Amino acid sequence: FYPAVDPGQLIEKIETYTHGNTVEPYRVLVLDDSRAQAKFMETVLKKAGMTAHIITDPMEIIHALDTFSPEIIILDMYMPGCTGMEIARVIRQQDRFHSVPIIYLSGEEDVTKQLHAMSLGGDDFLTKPVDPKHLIATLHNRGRRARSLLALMIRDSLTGLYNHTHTLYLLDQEIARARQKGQSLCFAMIDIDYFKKVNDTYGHPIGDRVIRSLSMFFKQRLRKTDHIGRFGGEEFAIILPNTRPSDARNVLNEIRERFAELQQPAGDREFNVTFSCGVAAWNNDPAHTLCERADRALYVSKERGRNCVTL
Ligand code: GH3
Ligand code: MG
Ligand code: MG
Ligand code: MG
Repeated sequence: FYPAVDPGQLIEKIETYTHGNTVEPYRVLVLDDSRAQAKFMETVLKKAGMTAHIITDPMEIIHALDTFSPEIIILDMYMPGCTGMEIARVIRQQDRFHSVPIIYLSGEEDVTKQLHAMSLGGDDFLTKPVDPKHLIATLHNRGRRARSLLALMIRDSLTGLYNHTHTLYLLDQEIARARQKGQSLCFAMIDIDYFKKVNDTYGHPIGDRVIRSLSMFFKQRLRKTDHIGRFGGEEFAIILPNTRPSDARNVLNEIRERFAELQQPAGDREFNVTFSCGVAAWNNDPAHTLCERADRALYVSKERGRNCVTL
């Protein structure tokens, strides 16, 4: 069995590996009912340094998507009980596989049928017997593009933090993991205090810089395993896996104090900015109620006069 990899971790890895000029192996899922073809594909992909997951039963597709998290999918067209096109539709129904490249690999030589298959959610059509070099080149191109697209899709462009959608996705993942491992999990919501006044007094670009300075603070102070998201304009959300509530509160209080001391430059002047925070400890509830509880705690912090953390 392959470990589940979430896109966020994947991107982190990609970013690390790209700096070292090596590429993390592409994760390729192959569905083909012919065992001989499946075996052949496995050999070719492994030789090319890719991570292959091969299934011969179309019914396994949902499980394979969940557990293997493929970056590229290769589908046979004709299988007992269903077609590759039907499988492509199932894959495309899931938001997170909306832009994963789907490549048909089939003996079908009728171009009309090939184009029809492509119109139903496929990106390429290769015919059997495929030249391994052609196959690998296609996978490399598709994989590279898919990764850069994914990197853009999950991040916020101002701060480089995870965006709202991806933060919620990670929260679901981390809740599942906490449940499975019997670990604790905390979720924090942060909102900058009187931010309208910052914009009104110093201008929008300076406001943007304040948002970036707080992002940097979070990146520097939190652990690699924590996930930091920009939830909205001047709002942030932080997922702290395997963290006790009091520890979460303490680390956020420490960040809060240091950030409040930071001198924000504006021309020849300087000013200070604070934030308020609400922390909620996961208690086996679903993601949306955990968010609601953190949001309520944040509201309490605002009511208490701001620049504080409420657990
Ligand atoms: P409070 O302490 O109650 O949070 O007061 P506040 O002024 O921060 O109130 P609120 O959260 O309602 O206002 C947020 C303001 O943040 C509104 C909007 O003009 C500004 N804002 C939202 N997104 C951005 C952004 O990307 N850049 C900048 N510079 N400002 C933004
Ligand atoms: Mg077949
Ligand atoms: Mg706000
Ligand atoms: Mg605010």
